Amino acid sequence: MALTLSDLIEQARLASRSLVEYGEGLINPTVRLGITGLSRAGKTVFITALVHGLVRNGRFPVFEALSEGRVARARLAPQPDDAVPRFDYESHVRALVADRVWPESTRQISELRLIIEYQSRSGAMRELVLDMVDYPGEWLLDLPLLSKTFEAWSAETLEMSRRAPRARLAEPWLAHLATLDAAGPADESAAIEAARLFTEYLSACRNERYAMTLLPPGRFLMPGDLAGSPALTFAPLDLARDATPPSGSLWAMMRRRYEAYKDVVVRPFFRDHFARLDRQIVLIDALAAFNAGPEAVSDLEHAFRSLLDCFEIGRRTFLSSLLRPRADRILFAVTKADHLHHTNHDRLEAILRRMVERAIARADVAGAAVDVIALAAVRATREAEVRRGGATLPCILGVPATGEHSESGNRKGPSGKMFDGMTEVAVFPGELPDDPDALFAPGAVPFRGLTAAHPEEADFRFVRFRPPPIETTGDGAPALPHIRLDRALQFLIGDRLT
Ligand SMILES: Nc1nc2c(ncn2[C@@H]2O[C@H](COP(=O)(O)OP(=O)(O)OP(=O)(O)O)[C@@H](O)[C@H]2O)c(=O)[nH]1
Ligand SMILES: [Mg+2]
Repeated sequence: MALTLSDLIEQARLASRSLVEYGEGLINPTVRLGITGLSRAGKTVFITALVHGLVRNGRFPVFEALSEGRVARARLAPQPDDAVPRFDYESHVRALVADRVWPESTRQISELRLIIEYQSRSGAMRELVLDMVDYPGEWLLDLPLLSKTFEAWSAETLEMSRRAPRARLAEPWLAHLATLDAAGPADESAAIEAARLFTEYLSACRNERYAMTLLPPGRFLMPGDLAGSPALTFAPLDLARDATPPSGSLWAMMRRRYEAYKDVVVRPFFRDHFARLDRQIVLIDALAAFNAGPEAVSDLEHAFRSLLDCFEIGRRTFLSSLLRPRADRILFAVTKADHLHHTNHDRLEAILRRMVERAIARADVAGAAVDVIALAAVRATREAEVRRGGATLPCILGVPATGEHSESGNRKGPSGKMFDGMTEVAVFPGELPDDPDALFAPGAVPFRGLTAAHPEEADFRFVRFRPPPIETTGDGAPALPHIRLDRALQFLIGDRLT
């Protein structure tokens, strides 16, 4: 694609900042860790648990620097960007540890800097600066818009809205769309009504039961401080692709606002946070998609494939770090693995590997180290074998959050019950298929999610458990239980602490 003047200016801006940061990195070795994930993927919990574990010397046997006793201490430090709010680590820890509730959905961007003081293998004392950014997951889906025209985005969005299970949810918006004349005069009240109905459609798709992930523009669902502004008052139109809008038309107005949205919202977000990452962890709530059904799984796969296209991933050379920053390590992680018995964790990783292979086959990740993992940043469950009807079932034990209910529990689990947030229960969460291909075979219905089947027949369901009580490590320090968080850390920064 030909570069426009604004693309060239953008690239020059990135290159000059990259040069400054390269110089700073020589003095204070820094890792900018990208915690990427759609809404509810587990970003806020991951950052909180990771920092808690490092600051409090958590139980991280696979994280070598810590298990070899070379980490002197980890401490929070003032963050680099004055204009970005600080990640409210203390409140999130309080919620998780003292109140045993999960943090609320993130509404704005925030940043946190951690400094790890460690002894290198040669014995010298060193410091590694770890910068992390948290943001509402909805915003992530905007990145693919950068390379899309209004017309292409409209066509794609419409096409998707006409397919099941979205079609039913899109009816009110599509009925209104059919009354609009794109080439007719710009009409502000029509634009407001279209944006309202379109936003309602996006919210309905996000409903847990469907767990659809491809829902840009992200600010329509999480507007931050932009609610009601013209940059957010547009919607797709039914158009002939690549034609030019008549001046003064509704089409011209919608197109201008779409471009404004990209300029004011998406491009700065990308430039300030994604175009400068050294390492990436991509958190994926695959279990929610399994829970919702095959359409949600394919939607999820599609979403992170288009995201990968937006990131700069690949081997870092002297020149490339000067010109364009590139992430040279990327870890794909299925979160909330504590909702499955450990006998299923390997299967979960195999399914993820299968999804990732298909995604990276297209993206340019040459030279980058890529791995997959099934983890739980905070482990909310324990495991138990439960005997039922002569059979032994591998179950998980946990305290379901208040208001969770099991009325749609699978046939082997408890059913028809509202949980009070205090009582521990044993749940048989179902078994993932042994062969990952079984989930992806064309035309096959390899598992029955909640949308596809009568709830009684769904193979998988996952209740939301309360965060666990705190444990203590050998030296009496409080530690949050986790699954493979240490392996993730070792992959992401272990080599920078040798
Ligand atoms: N059991 C368990 N649940 C988790 C874990 N991590 C996240 N969750 C659940 O997932 C929900 C979302 O986690 P968050 O960390 O808030 O997700 P997020 O990616 O920050 O979401 P947004 O802020 O909406 O973008 C939590 O409220 C928990 O219910 C985990 O390690 N174990
Ligand atoms: Mg969050």
